Amino acid sequence: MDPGAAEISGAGTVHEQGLVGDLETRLGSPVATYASISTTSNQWSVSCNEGSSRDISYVWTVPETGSYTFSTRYSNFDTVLQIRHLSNTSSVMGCNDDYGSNLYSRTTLSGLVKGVKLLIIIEGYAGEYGNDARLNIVKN
Ligand SMILES: [Ca+2]
Ligand SMILES: [Ca+2]
Repeated sequence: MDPGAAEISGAGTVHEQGLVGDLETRLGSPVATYASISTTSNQWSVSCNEGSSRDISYVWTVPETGSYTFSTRYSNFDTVLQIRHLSNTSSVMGCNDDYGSNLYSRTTLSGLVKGVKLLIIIEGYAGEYGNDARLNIVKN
């Protein structure tokens, strides 16, 4: 097995090359884009598909307590989106492969508390990858 495939569940510790960066409290559509998911590692095994694809991840901090929608709409490949607690990365808060009949992923989380840090993971479905991975975060 690729050593990069092992999950890291240490408190708040994410080391792998697939960690793109800290978005702080930013919102936007997109809030981030990433061009080279085809060269990242397979660090995370997302729970709503087989999880064996390469992935990227972002850290994001809830700017205000409330409900937020996360999506990968307008990415140019079939994505899977998963959100975990950064302080306990084995805790999965949400996961979506296809939003309805769309290949992009979308999930809404309500009751997010200001200041909580999330780990947002985007991976390709079943080995797919593209050169335009988009992450959108909007407040509801
Ligand atoms: Ca993966
Ligand atoms: Ca999908």
